[in-house]
Amino acid sequence: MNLKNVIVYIYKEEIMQEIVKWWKKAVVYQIYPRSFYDYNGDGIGDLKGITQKLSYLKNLGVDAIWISPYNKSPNADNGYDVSDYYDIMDEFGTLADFDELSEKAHALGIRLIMDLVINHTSDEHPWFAESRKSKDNPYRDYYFWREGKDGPPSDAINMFGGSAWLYDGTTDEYCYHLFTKKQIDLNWDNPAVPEEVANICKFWIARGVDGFRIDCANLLGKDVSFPSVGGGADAIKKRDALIFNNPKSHDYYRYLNEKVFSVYDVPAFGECSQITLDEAALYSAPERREISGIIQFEHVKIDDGPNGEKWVDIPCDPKKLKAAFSKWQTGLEGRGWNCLYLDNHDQPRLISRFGDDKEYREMSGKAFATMLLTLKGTPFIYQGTEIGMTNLSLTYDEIDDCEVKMVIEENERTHAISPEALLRAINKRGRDNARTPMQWSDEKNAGFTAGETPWFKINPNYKDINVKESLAREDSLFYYYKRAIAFRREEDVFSLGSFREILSEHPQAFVYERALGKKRALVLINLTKEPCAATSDEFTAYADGKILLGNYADPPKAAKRIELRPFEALVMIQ
Ligand code: TEU
Ligand code: CA
Repeated sequence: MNLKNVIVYIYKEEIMQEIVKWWKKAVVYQIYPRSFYDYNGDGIGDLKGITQKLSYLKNLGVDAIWISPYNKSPNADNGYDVSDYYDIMDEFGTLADFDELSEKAHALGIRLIMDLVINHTSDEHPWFAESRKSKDNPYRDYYFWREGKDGPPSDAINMFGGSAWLYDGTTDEYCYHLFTKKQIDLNWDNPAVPEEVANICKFWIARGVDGFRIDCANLLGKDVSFPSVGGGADAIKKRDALIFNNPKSHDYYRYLNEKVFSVYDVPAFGECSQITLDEAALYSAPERREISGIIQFEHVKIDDGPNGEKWVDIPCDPKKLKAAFSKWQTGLEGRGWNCLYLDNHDQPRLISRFGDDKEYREMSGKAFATMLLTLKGTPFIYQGTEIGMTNLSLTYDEIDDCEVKMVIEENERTHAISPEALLRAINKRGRDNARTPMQWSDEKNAGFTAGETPWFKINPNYKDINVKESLAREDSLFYYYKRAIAFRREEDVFSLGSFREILSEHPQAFVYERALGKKRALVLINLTKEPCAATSDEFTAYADGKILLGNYADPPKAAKRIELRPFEALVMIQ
């Protein structure tokens, strides 16, 4: 290269860096702080615990961590009920602990993503304390207050079942809440609310936050007539059609983008249940200047009932799983951005749900790791998934999750299903599955806390499934994740290339090609424990290619017909 070429090269690289934002190539690790690592031995995970484990995350190779809420909170929903956005939850530590975490994470090249819970606040937030005092309080319109004649103002229902209206005797009016009655919905039509949130964002950016995950992102805009859901079998469907994707949310994001996201060049990933492709494109198209990426829900609803019921026992059909991902991969191509996940703090463990948590626990874990890290979008790995943690069975007494508790209460009132059937469904779909403490070792309390009593039950399988064991074994799921993260970083075709499904009608195998310029990669994943074969003329183009990753020691060669063993995954590059 002569000098001129060198200069042109450096210049082009810089432009590329500018065009391709860091978060398009990043792999994110989600931390649920309460259950990650307890530093001070009180049984509850904390910020110092995260700092302590940064080198573990560095070893795994992730670029950023999304930390579930750490703001001050009375914990009606483990932090998703904020009472002070400018401070840290007592159990998690202090602002000084946060600064230390921020400094040490950045020193290791790990960025921080904050969970922004802005659809509602805790009822213990000072704004709400003021709001409820009188009808003419300056904070009254931070929330939605309505009169009710003989009972609630409407039959609107909350997300967990039951009325969305909470009566407050002080002013003899009802306020609106979509989650628990300790989480009261904010009124985003009041210009003071977006302003407050912009200030909160700036405060945390100044303390080192590099991006946001927006909780309930497509719920902020409300139809303030709070229309009727009718109370029939389709009430949930009606509710969802009414509350999600109100177009007003776009205005709020344009405001936050103008005041914060584009000023500081930070991404915002929106949690968007029940979102359509077109809506998702509107939110995440860069030229619309709203948010950066969409956390959609289609694939985590494939085991719902026909009316959107969650508490049912329906197996996951691999064809539906493939179809959901395919749809979002092709649907947002060139017009928006996907976030990728298979589990998180609201979902059961992916191995138990989509894979097999018995004979093929690690094998199926590797199959889904392959999928997560070879699709287009920003992948999110949930804590413990990299070591293959699984669901567990709780008794009624052991349940912690506020969602499930509300569902049980509702069922006691309606007797819709038997307590036994409900418990089975809870153990299958419940959020507690994901919230048991991280299994660090086979020692007491899985090495999560040095104290006597962890805040929540530890999965009894921790003696076999833990970080220490994973790190000590070369063929473990942990090292598979590590390799997959590393090659995703090296080969832009995985983060930036286009997606094309091959054999979309195949009942078991998910097969796709990624392409970027001349570079092509082929991915084959058997999503089931039954062997199968995938046949296509297209595979022969990879005969001279390289196998980047495979979860069996002796991966098959590229040929027209490829036999796949249970949960076998294969990544080839031309
Ligand atoms: O979740 C919002 C949401 O719509 C769902 O993920 C919901 O928790 C689940 O479908 C219930 O069936 C966010 C948070 O991720 C969740 O943990 C909070 O409970 C909720 O908001 C309220 O803040
Ligand atoms: Ca602690």
